[in-house]
Amino acid sequence: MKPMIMGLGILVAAQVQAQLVSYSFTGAEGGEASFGPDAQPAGAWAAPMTRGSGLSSSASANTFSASNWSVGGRDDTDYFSFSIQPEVSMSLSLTRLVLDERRSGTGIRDWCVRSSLDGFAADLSQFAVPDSTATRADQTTLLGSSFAHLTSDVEFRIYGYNSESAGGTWRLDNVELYGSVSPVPEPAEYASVFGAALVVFACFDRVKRQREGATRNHNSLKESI
Ligand SMILES: [Ca+2]
Repeated sequence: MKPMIMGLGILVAAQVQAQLVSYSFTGAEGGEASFGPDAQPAGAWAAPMTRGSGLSSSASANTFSASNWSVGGRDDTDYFSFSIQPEVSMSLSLTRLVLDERRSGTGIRDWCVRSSLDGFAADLSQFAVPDSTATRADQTTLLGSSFAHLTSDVEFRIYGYNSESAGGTWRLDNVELYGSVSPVPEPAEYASVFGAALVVFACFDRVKRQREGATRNHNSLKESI
């Protein structure tokens, strides 16, 4: 039983949700083609932040910024993007994406988040942006059960649209992804847990048969008296 109890302990520890990766763009000029995360998470690899082909880079210190956002509805090529990939034999469970954002006076008025899990088909979240140049902090997208136990990479795209002008800008800061990374059980580990269960079952079965045998012997003894 001891290995099974230890296995349970590991399972419980893996459920603790933590910040996996953050992009604070410290030292960025703002218009770089790509900019990496602050650090790599244990057991996974996070790609640098990039822009879709429909955008132009824009300077804005210590953030990641762009202009040329769609002045109409969402455009498939107007997005910020990053991805995260579990290492071999590891599994990712993602719970939420949190970010700060700010527009210029003629920047976007709406944004949304999509992911590669459904080929960027559906919004995971939608945000309307007021006609303000203030920073909105900790804008949160909750990630549902389809983001649990991922064993391959997932890309997030953050689309801005309804810009007041093509020259208007929009920037991200402090992009944070929360969740956990845990080892995928090896077939050999399944086999050992299954094997341990078989041994326990065999022991119970043997005791049961011994008891039944004892009862039979007792009954036959009574009959013979
Ligand atoms: Ca920053």
